[in-house]
Amino acid sequence: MATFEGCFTDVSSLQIALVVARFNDLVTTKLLSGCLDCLTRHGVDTTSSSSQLDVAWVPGSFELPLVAQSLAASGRYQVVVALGAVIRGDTPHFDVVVAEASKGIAAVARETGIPVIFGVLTTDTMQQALERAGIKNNLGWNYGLEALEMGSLMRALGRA
Ligand code: INI
Repeated sequence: MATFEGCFTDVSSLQIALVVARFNDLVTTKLLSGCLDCLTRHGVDTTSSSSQLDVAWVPGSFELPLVAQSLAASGRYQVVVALGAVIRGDTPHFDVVVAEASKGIAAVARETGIPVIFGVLTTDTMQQALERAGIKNNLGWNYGLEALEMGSLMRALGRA
């Protein structure tokens, strides 16, 4: 029996792309800093000239799938993380934005074979979003961990 698992200790060969929505940037910049904190503390080089990480910004969560697809299809990255925050109180088209972001991101992963971490908070209020972006817990950190796990798992499966 073969068992395949991701790991968090040998991350030196991973190249990671983040795509971040500017809409609700009070929240998304906190998700980004939590994600970067996780990645750097696990040994990912985010600063030197041979940095393992690139960041792309998009206007809102609706645009995340298109740019995630471009990054995933570039062949330069083993994993992509998409960060956004969609808050129901702010928009009657909450459901449209969430559906496009979630289905689009899932489709990119399946079509390119590159894992795309779904780091989009969907909440009723700004307070709930901020609680998940640092006041209580920063889910950006979890998204970073999931990126390491999925990137290294795909490598273990011989797909990256
Ligand atoms: N984009 C978000 O990321 N979060 C939101 O809460 C949001 N609201 O409230 O509308 C939002 N809208 C912008 C959307 O993602 C697109 O950027 C825009 O429609 C242009 O295509």
